[in-house]
Order: sequence, then C-alpha cells, then structure tokens
Amino acid sequence: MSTTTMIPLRTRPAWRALETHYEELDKVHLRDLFAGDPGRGERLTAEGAGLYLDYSKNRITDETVALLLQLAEESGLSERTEAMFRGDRINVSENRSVLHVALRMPKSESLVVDGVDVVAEVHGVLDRMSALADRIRSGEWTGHTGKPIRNVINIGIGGSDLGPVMAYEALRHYSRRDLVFRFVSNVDSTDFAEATRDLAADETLFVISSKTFTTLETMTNARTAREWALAALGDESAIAKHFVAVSTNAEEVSKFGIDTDNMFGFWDWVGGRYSMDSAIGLSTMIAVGPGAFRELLAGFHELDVHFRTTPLQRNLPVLMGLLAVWYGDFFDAQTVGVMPYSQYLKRFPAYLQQLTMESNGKHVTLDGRAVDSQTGAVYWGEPGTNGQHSFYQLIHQGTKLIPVDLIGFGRTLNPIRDHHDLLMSNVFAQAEALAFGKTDAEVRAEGTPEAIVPHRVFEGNRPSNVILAEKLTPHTLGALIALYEHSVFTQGTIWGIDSFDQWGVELGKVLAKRIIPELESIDEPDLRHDSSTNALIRRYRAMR
Ligand code: G6Q
Repeated sequence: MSTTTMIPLRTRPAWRALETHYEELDKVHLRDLFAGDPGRGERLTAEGAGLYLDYSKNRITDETVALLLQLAEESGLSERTEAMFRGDRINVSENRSVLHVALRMPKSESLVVDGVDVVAEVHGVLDRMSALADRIRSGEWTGHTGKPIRNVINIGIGGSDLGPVMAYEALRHYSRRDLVFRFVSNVDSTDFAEATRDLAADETLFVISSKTFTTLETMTNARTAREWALAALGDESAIAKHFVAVSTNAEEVSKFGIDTDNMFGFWDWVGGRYSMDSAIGLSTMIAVGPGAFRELLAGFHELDVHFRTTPLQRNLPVLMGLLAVWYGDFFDAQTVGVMPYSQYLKRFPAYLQQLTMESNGKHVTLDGRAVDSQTGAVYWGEPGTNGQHSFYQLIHQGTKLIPVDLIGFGRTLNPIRDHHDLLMSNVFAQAEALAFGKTDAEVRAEGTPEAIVPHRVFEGNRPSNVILAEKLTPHTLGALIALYEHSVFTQGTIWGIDSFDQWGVELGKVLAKRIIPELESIDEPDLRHDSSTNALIRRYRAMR
C-alpha cells in the first residue's frame, strides 16, 4: 500500500482546495456555466470501450475536475490500481487478492500470482463451462428419463444471484427462447414454490451457485430442490443428471451429493459481488451460449484496459467515481440514482445496489481508523421512462440533491414504429430539465396565475451523467458493469477503505442462527434477548 493513502483524507492538499472551491461553486448555476462556455457540452465528455460519457451537466468547472484528479493522485489511485491488477492482497481485512479483472483477461495473457497462472486456470474453467453449455443447448445432455433439459434454475443468493438474474434479463434478446431460466434466492419458500410449480423435474437442471456452499438460504433451497427432484424421479442416481454446482468448496459439494465432475470452480480472489463473469455466470452462458458469454468478457476486459491505461482526465470510471465523491462529501448528497432507459436493464439498479453499497458501505479506513468523510452513497433506480411517472418529481423539485446517471442506447433491439426515438428523447429531456429547470419568468410568460407560479418553477442545477452506447450487446453490458466496478474502486480508494470485504452482513446471520431453535422448539424457550426481541418471538410463536 502506498504511504500517500495513509495521509488522512481531509488533510490532503487537494481536499483542502476542494473545500474552498466548493464554497464558491455552490452558488453557481449550471445555466451560467453553460452560457459562459459554449464548448462545455463537448469538452466535458469521455469515451472508452464503446461507452460515451457526457458529464458536462455536473456542478463542476475545469478547476473542479483538476482538483478531483489531483485528489485521485494524492490518494494513490494509480498505484492501487496497479496493485489490484498485479494480484497484491489489497483486500486487507480478508488478506486476499482482488482479481475479478483476471476473469476476463484473454487466453493469450498470463498473470502469475503465488506461482500460479490464474489466467490459464480461468480459461480451463471457461472451457469446461462451454462444453456443458453446448451439451445442454444442443439437447445432448439428457435428464434421468432421457429427455433433454428445458429448464435451468439457478439457486444462489447475493453475489451468486444478482449478477446472473441481471445478465439473463439484460441479454434476453440473445438468449435461447426455447429454454426456461429461473432464479431462486430467497429462503422464503414462496420463491422455490413459484419457480418450480409448472416445471417437470425430468427436464430441469439445477445450478447450485455458492462460493462457500454453506450459505443458509442457498443450502436450504438446494436441499428442497433435491427433495423435489427425488419425489418426481424417485432415484438417487437422478441427482447427477439434474444438479451441477458452482463453488470454491469441493468438499461440501461432494457431501451434498453432486459429482465434482459437474462442479465448476472459482477462487477466493473473486468476491461474490464481482463474480458474475466467473463460473457463477454458468446460467448466463447456458442462456446466451459460450460465444456471447466470451463477448461479454471481452467487453469487461476492454473497459479494464481503459481503466488501467487511460490518463485519469479521460478515464470514465475515474471521472464517475470522483463525481460521486464530490457530491457525497461536499454537497452532502446521500444517494445516486441510476436510470437505464432500457427495459432489458430493469435489474441493473438492483445489481448495482449490491456492487456499490456492499463495497463502499464502510466506516473504517484500511488501517482500521474511523473514516473522516462520508463513504458509499445509496444507489438505487428504475428503468426510464417508468421512473419519470413515479419518483422523478422529488429529483426535480424536492429539497434533496440527487445526482443521476441516465443510460441510453443509439439503437433498439426491438425496432417498432418510433418507440425508440420517444424513449431517447426522454433521456435528453430529463438531463436538460434537471440541469436548466424553468425560471419564474418563464412560468409567468406562459400566463400562469401568480399564486401557482412558485409551484411550477423548476430550480434546475440538478446534476446528471448521460451514458450512451450504440446498442445493448453482451460486449456493451460487460463494459457497463466494469465501468461501475471501477468507479466503486475509485471511490473506495479516495476514502481509503476496503471495498472488497463485507463484515457488515455477518452479525444478522449469527443472530438468526441463535433464534431459529427458539422459533422451532416445542417447549417454551428461555428467551434472553432484549424485551422487544423477546416479545416479537413470543408473538410469532403464538401465530405460527
Ligand atoms: C458478495 C457477498 C454475498 C455473497 C452471498 C452468497 O460479495 O459476499 O452477497 O455473494 O452471501 O454467498 P455464497 O456464494 O458463498 O453462497
């Protein structure tokens, strides 16, 4: 770790300069910034890996950008980026390398970590996954009764679910429409029941996706799936044909009864929320085919190379990460809205919630001291234009500052009449309305009664990024995901936190394990929680 990252954030020279700069800029309106600078809308843009970023409608000047870039340098961003790509153990609290970038390196490259070429290992697994995907897609892989597989159900949760669901929805256009894909994550039995109620067990393949193969929800659902399959197929030997596993834990996989020949591995240097491009993407690969899956990886890789090699001032994820720091720490913005203008990306905000919030929701720095800044914002969103008819009101006229990312595509995958122009006109109109608003003079000039004028004024000065790509393809999706991954990394580096651990999810799990026997015991349990938890448990037992 570079020593510069250890200098407390608030004492870094660029941070001090940004504090003074913010005081001046807070009073400046985007209308004035644009009026005084005709080249702004073309200058404050950047391009890479097929993505175009217009960040001109942010509350920044060239000086802001220069200071933020200086902050990135003083925070050791370039050094830490190299450390990640080299395989250093930058996840300090778990003493692990962070190498999701190796998952998408081409076969021709090599990256040796602790004496092992991880790229060769990655491609070994990818080849095995491709062989399985091809066998299922061709109908060669048959179930217990000799019928081909028609239904694929991924059982996993968190990082072993959100990526696969998001990618399946995003790439539906490229997927095999004669196969059914479902995703079971919740330990609520409803999830399993609804996913399987209309499926025939002899045509169904379960992909049990769990890095640890010990996660309560996933193992509970996997055992239920086993019983469901056995009830229909009647014979233990059926399991081998209807269950495959994705995991790092071969021992638990074989204890469960899945042949390790049907297990696809990954490594402890892949964090759950960074794993959709590892074997965790097996369901994605079955859906879209090995070729399209490799295009997805190529998109990730192109953005990785962009992140690693492009000067910071033209580096998309660096710019986006710095803007998130700017709003969170200086404007006290609490959230970032991500609005994809694509129905295929309807699960993208949910995916990003985990990526961003599990990564950067931290309260101590890498060396264990309390942070002296804000850390991760709340990320959320819905596809446009739907969100416009629901919560955009608050973004336009509420009292909170909410920076938004608006994502759009040049061409639709479903050209029907003029739908796509209507959709995209809304991307541009929203960014315009947020930035420039509508003054009281403009409202009055429309003949609005005086009493109503204040209600109809749009203050504007609301920041947005517009991200454009030509078309939603596997390649574009990979680049888009890597864009946010590295933006998260940039933010975490500025704050000096560990973006790759997730200790915050532990406590609730431990407490739930203690409560399970209290709910299930026949005798009245001796409850020793606080008075509220005791009363809730008693009430549940009475209702049960
Ligand atoms: C992600 C988290 C978490 C994890 C799930 C599932 O970064 O670690 O969301 O992915 O808890 O874990 P398993 O894959 O081990 O079942």
